[in-house]
Amino acid sequence: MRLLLILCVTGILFIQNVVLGDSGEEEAWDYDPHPLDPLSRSEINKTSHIFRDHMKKVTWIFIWVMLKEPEKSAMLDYFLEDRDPPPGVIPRKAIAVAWNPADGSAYEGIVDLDKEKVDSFVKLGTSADTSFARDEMTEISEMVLKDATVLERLSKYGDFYGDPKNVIADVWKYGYKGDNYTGQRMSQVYFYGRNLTTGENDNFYAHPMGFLAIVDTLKNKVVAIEELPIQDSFDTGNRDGDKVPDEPGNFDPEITSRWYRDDIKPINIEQPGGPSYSIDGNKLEWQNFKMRIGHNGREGLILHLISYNDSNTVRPLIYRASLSELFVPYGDPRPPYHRKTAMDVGEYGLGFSASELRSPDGCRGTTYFIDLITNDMAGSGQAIKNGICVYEEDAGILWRKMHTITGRVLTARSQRLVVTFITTVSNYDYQIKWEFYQDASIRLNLVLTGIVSQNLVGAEGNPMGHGTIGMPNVNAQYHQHFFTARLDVEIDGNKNTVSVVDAVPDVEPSNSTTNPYGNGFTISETVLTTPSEARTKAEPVKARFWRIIGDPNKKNPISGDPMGWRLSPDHAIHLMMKADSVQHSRFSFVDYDVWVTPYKEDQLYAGGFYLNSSGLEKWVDDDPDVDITDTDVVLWHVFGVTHIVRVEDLPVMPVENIGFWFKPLNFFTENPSVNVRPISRETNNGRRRS
Ligand SMILES: *[C@@H]1O[C@H](CO)[C@@H](O)[C@H](O)[C@H]1NC(C)=O
Ligand SMILES: *[C@@H]1O[C@H](CO)[C@@H](O)[C@H](O)[C@H]1NC(C)=O
Ligand SMILES: *[C@@H]1O[C@H](CO)[C@@H](O)[C@H](O)[C@H]1NC(C)=O
Ligand SMILES: *[C@@H]1O[C@H](CO)[C@@H](O)[C@H](O)[C@H]1NC(C)=O
Ligand SMILES: *[C@@H]1O[C@H](CO)[C@@H](O)[C@H](O)[C@H]1NC(C)=O
Ligand SMILES: *[C@@H]1O[C@H](CO)[C@@H](O)[C@H](O)[C@H]1NC(C)=O
Ligand SMILES: [Cu+2]
Repeated sequence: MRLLLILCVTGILFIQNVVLGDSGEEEAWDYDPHPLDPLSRSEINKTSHIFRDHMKKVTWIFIWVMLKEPEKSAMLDYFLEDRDPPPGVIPRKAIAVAWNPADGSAYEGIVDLDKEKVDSFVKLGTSADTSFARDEMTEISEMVLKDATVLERLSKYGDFYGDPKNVIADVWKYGYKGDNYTGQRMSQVYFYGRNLTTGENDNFYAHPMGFLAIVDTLKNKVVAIEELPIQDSFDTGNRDGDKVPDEPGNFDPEITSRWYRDDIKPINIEQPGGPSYSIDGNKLEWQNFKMRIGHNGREGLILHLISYNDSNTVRPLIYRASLSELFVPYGDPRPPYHRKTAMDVGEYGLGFSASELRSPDGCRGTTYFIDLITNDMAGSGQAIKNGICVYEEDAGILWRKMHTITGRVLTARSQRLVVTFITTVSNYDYQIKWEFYQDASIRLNLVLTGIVSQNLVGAEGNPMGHGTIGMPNVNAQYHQHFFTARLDVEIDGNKNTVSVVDAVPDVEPSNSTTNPYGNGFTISETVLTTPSEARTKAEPVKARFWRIIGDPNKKNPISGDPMGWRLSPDHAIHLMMKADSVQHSRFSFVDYDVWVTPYKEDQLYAGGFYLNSSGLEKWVDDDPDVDITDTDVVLWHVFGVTHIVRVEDLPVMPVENIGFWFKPLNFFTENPSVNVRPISRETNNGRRRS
């Protein structure tokens, strides 16, 4: 339902966790969709119908059916002028990618939903790689547990774990392109025991098994069984200690006899005046920010058209923001663990893996829920009910000052707006939180939790120092999580210039006339003029940040600086995999912490739309020296966690919070939150005591 929320929603909504919005049962948008609105469920159905009609008699496995976003050139002026295009002027299109099991190829169709016809239809061949279809992993896991070779291998675990009803198959993409299965669509399946006597919610990750099944995904057929190395070596022949670890790793109150703390009192959230945000369709406004909420099966949440109302001038900031890829390589060198390289956006789909949100997930206070709409394997539109939520929370002090002399204290409280979803990619749960603040700061906050990936340790014990034994006979391998945010910036307009700024000591020596006491330091700024130059790395010891400016001639009236915005990385990490690894080229987008590319249609995913080394590195190599100053640019920021697992990360991992800031830099003429009325009080702590 389209819901226009008026700012002061009266005082009736006092209770906690007020739920606003119910996009629930709609079959189509019941209004003219904005060109950037995601496909509705019926538009997804319509797209796959037109796709199927184009090439009949195929049992298609639909991977993606998503909005094909309008060309930016058609949308840009509307954004820059802060108005919506009139209905119907921008064609509504969809992109569908589906596999044909009969010829072993994927096909890509662009469908014009207004004209109800296919614009283009391409057979992709074997170089293209796609995600699992939604529900495909379920299908594979059911199949493998009926497969005779798997059952035979399982029988080595005796009556209990030899029985497939006590076994869970954990399906991964094959993850490596260079061996026997090159060119085929393959999966690797790990196995875990689930003790049904304990309960169906038994934490199976605590009971890893010692083998793997290789599955031809298109044929949905097991093609090989591989033994996993379980000793302190590469040897897979020595099966000494190949039994399922039985230590229960449970943390679910229903199935553990754990003692739970009894000294925790509730903290409630009240918003007696209602929320300060308003939502109209997918358009969200909050405290001078405006944006549009989008979503799809691949990225999950997408934000479009973020702008800031600066004393009645609406200044554009970002055309599109999303998490473009999430890459998780594992560091155990023993084959087949080299294949544990997950691309959670491109291979699993953050939207596909999203789940319904409720107040304990953070959607507290007056919350607006949005259904996250994706397609399924059959190409039908499916809604993850309440998969996205919008809420506000107290964020501590916004600014404070005690008057040094009088002792009067002024404290302004910070509120932030959060637009979020949570995705469960097998063992991990990730919360993706876009946060907006009253000082115009934007933060992407990633919350990592869930269960670390665990593997069996046999009789010899420690598996070569590439993991942490978290429970008896259970190892949690070291691994990394690389998040790649894509920010299609539009700082004060379409033409932007990006530079790297470092804090540096003055070059002049101590005792020189210009630095007599040696204390001078300043900034050193390097304009990034080409995409090859713009591949850059974080330098925390230099307080490095990236400056994005609009029109270089439009100067801040106070400081004379160009007006801009700043990307401050907090969590840059470096890839541990060697650059000359044969696997490396698929993941080369994590080789730098920041990339700047000239805007090009369809360059949305850091690893390439088809994860075949046709992403960032290739785009830059194709045109390394093109001028990227004073032009339409896209920033990519890679950040993450190098996860040296702790015993404290088991059985379930307490959250790890990481992210980055995107803040105004000489964009305003003063602190834009100075007009948040502070709470004042007198104290006798000033110097003038009486
Ligand atoms: C989409 O198609 C599926 C399968 O035909 C059907 O069950 C579902 O109701 C359709 N949804 C909409 C919104 O039309
Ligand atoms: C990746 O796949 C796409 C689609 O099939 C193809 O056009 C492109 O050439 C491939 N790139 C590489 C490097 O194989
Ligand atoms: C590839 O297949 C050959 C022949 O079946 C086999 O000996 C070899 O171990 C396989 N290699 C890998 C990496 O699976
Ligand atoms: C399964 O769980 C039951 C009940 O918790 C326990 O008694 C039994 O030992 C467990 N079985 C195995 C194989 O760990
Ligand atoms: C900008 O904000 C001001 C003050 O809140 C408001 O009066 C005005 O309508 C807003 N302008 C636009 C274009 O949104
Ligand atoms: C700077 O001058 C002072 C006083 O002449 C002297 O003691 C000191 O060693 C000089 N330092 C350097 C780095 O030359
Ligand atoms: Cu981790």
